Amino acid sequence: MTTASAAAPATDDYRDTPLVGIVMGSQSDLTVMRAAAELLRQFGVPHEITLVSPHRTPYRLIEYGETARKRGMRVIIAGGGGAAHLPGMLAAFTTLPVIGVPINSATSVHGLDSVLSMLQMPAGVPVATVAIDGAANAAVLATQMLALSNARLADVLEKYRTALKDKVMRTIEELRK
Ligand code: RP5
Repeated sequence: MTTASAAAPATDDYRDTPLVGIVMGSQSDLTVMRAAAELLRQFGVPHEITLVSPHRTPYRLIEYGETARKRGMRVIIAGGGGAAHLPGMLAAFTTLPVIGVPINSATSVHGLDSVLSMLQMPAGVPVATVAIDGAANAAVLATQMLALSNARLADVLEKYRTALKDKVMRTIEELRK
């Protein structure tokens, strides 16, 4: 039987469950990926942050991808360095949007390998890829997706953009002095 609490909410504002899942392949990715969590916290977006290693915990990856939508998530932000299979493989197990964050791990090409692995997804299974170590932009992009159906978040993003603009304007004023 469907109860009122189990019914889909009219807007995302009533939800406490994570709307964004931030995952990464290793503890060594945390320093970069924490920036996404911090921005989502500032924006008031319910999120979770955890490790899902495609190579060391492959069955956890499958479970995460297969259950994310059922758990109420709307977007996944996935960070990976080196052999960065996490975003692409998660995208294979869910139809939620997956935003990939290439991590500048200790390889000779400084994260370019990870960028390419995220960009070169096969037709039909995209990963929206941000810049190397671009976790903050991944959080902004995820919030923009949520704001399509959430007026509060649309307002939060407007204020965020205004703050960015104000910072530029302050510097312009200072340079004039
Ligand atoms: C990837 O391998 C991780 O995303 C990480 O960026 C990289 C190195 O992992 P560690 O060896 O530091 O655990 O799976």
